Amino acid sequence: MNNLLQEVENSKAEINNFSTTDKNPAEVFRIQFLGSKGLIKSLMGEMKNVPAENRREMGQVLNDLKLFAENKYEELKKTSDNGQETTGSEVDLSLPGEALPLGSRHPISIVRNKIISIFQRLGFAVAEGPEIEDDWHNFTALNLPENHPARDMQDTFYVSQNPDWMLRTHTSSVQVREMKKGKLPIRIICPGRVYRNETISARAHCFFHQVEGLYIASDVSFADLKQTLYFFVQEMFGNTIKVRFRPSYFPFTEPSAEMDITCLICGGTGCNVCKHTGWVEILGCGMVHPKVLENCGIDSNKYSGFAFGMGIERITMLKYQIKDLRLFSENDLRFLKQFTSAV
Ligand code: 2U9
Repeated sequence: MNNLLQEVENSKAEINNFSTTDKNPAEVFRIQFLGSKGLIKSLMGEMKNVPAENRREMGQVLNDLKLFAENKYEELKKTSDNGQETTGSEVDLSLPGEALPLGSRHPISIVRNKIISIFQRLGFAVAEGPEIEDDWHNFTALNLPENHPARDMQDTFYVSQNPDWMLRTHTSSVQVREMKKGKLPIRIICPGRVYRNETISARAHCFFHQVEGLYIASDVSFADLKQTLYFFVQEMFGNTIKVRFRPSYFPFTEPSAEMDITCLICGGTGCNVCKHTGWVEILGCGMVHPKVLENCGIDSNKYSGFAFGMGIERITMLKYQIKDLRLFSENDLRFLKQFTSAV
C-alpha cells in the first residue's frame, strides 16, 4: 500500500513536469499516462495487491490521480489546438528561421536605376510616355525625313488598324511631348522600352531599353553636353575609364557626336565585341536641331539644348561582360540569379 502511494506521488510529479519536443504533446501525454498501456492503467492493475480494508481509500487516490492526468491532458490539447500557448521548453528559439525565397532585380533594371540616379544628381527629372506612338511624335517632330529607313515597314512595327500608329522606335517621343507642354527649362531623362523590327540574334532584338536625355534652357552649350556625359561615364564605369568623343550624324541633332569607351570585355586589346578596335560605342548625342525646337514650339533663337541616347542593354553587357543579348529576355534563373542589388 505504501509503495503504491509512493508510486502515485511520483506519477503526479511526472504528470506535472511533463514535457516533450514532439509536435503533438497532448497525444504523447495521452499514450504515456491515459492510454490502455499507460501509467495509470498499470497502477490500477496494482489494486489487486492492496489489502481489502484499504481498497476503498486506495481507489479514491487512484481516481484523483486519473482526474489530475485528464485535466493536464485537456490543458495540453488546448495549447496544441491554437498552437500559441506553448511553454518555452517546447519551442527551440535558437533554431534558424526558414529563409524566404527572395528574387533579385533584373540586370537591366539594376543598370537603368544606376543611370537614373547619376542623372538625378545632376538635376535631371524622369519623364515617361506611351509605347504606342503616332507618326508625328516618333518621326516628323524629330526631323526624320519621309524617306528615312527607320520609317520603313522593315524597321518599324506599325499598328495594322491605323498606319499612323506604331510601337515607338526610341524614347525621343517622350522628350517631344515634354517640349510641346511649353514649360522651360527642361532637364529630363526618359527611360523605357523601344521596339525595332530586327531579326533576333546575340547582337540584336526586336525590343530593347533606352535612356534618352534632354536639357533645354537659354544658354546650353556643347561644353555642357560634353561635361555632363563625361561625368556620367566616370560615375558608371569608374574614373580610370578612357573615353573617345567623335563626330557623327543624326537628323535630330546638329552637331552630333558619339561616345566610345575602351572595351571592357578585352580591356582594349581587341575582341569580337569591339570588332578588334579596342573601343565600343556607348551613346549618341548632340545639340538639338533648331528645326526640332521649332517643330515643338520652342524659339530656337532664344533657347538651345542638348540631347543624348543610349541603349541600356549595351551598357549592361559591358558592365557585366555579357556576350548575348537574348539572355536578357529568356528569364533563365541561372542567369538572373547572378545579379544582386539593393536598388
Ligand atoms: C529630341 C531631340 C533629340 C536623342 C539622341 C541619339 C543621339 C542616339 C542611340 C543610342 C543607341 C539610340 O539606343 S540606341 O540605338 N541614340 O544615338 N539619341 S541624340 O536625341 C534627341 C531626342 C529628343 C527632342
